[in-house]
Amino acid sequence: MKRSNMIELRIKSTTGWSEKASSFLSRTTKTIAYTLIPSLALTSIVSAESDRPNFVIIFIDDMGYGDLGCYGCETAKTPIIDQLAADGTRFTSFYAQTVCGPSRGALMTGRYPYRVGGGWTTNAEEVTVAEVLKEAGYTTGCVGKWDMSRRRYQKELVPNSQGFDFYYGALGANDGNKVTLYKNREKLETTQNMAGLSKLYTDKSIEFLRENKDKPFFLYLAHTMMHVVIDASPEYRDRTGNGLYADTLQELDTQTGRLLETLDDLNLRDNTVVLFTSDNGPWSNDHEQQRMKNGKFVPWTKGPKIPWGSSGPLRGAKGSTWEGGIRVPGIVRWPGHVPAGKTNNAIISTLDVMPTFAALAGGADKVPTDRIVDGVDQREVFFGKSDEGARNSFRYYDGNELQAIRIGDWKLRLPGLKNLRKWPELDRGTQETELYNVVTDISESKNVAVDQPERVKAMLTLARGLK
Ligand SMILES: [Ca+2]
Repeated sequence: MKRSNMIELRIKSTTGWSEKASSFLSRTTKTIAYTLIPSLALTSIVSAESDRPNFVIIFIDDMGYGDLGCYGCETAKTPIIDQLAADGTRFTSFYAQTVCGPSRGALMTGRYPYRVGGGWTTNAEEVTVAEVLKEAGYTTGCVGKWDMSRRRYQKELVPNSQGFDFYYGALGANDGNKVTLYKNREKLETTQNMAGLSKLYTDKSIEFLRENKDKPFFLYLAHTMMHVVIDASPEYRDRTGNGLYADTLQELDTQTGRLLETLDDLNLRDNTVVLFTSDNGPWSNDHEQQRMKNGKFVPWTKGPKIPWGSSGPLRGAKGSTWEGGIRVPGIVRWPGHVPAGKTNNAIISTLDVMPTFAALAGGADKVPTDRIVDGVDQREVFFGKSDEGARNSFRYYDGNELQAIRIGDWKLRLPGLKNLRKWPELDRGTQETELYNVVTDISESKNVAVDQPERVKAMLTLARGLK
């Protein structure tokens, strides 16, 4: 049987999910092969203590799959990030979550958001990647948008309580054209200067790098841009000729360059893993075809009336479980370890960051075992030793509702979904069971459910049995 015709679910066996699905499927289908491949033996590539890399995550807000030059964008200019991709591996099936807060929960804990609070918060007892790395001996810093403490100061949920030695940034989002900045637990000021945030966060990140250059560190830089209300500094505005979104993105690209140059200046380039990605797909909402000025929303006057990004060829946008809502740019650079100039279509997720970074840090034993961790160790795919990676499945949730599952090349969208948001401009699909090959039909344009009843049945059964 050709690989593409197999339903093969490969995920960490400790989740308790695989075994159950395996027996269920073997009872219910004879025509579709199912195999369970436990986690790959990776002991041969465990890093020696002296090889432990530093980690930098650059997490953009609301950047779409089609927003970077290296992902096909033609309006914004992103030469710095494109070069980062050229110097590392660019992933084309990289999954975050549908919206900001839950996406941060997934990244930080390695668990699907519904397990960790489900919304713009987390549970105090969750274990974050920062806690894991801190326990493994790393100094940890978080700069920028947190969005895991109900958008306000809650002592037990803020970064300094969740594994970070240092924090500077805004605990919430900037929907109201303002953010309140904190340094560690100290409230600083509220600012409406959205245009200045990318530089400000980069400045604070650079300070963190300079102060911690001599010890293993983990820096999590979560930008507020490109989340509305966006803005670019005066020297960037109108620079691209393609509107404010492109201008703001170009400024962000330049600031990313400053951060990467600092790694070079401090001689940290070769022993630092840089992960660049986004928390969800691009915003898309007609009533925000405008921007805030003097406290009021005013119509767009210059450039295209599109103050948000692009999901490129993908269907849907932020807030949906179509690919455009959840599949995002994902770039990893680690010179000499991660292949340069490579594109990889393996299924990989922000869920995988914790187990992968923990293993690279020699701290795999620090990943919690008293709860389900949905992420898997993806070192093999990072290192280019595998084109398939340690998972071939992904679940698409919105809130607590499982809306779709992907296994291999196939994505099954469940019928009768309830939790469909009013934004983006609603694409409800058929509301029946839908099946797409998201490799050959990346735009989810051809529902082939009626042609493949056995596959639909097996995947539906699997989806219904998930916990
Ligand atoms: Ca977001």
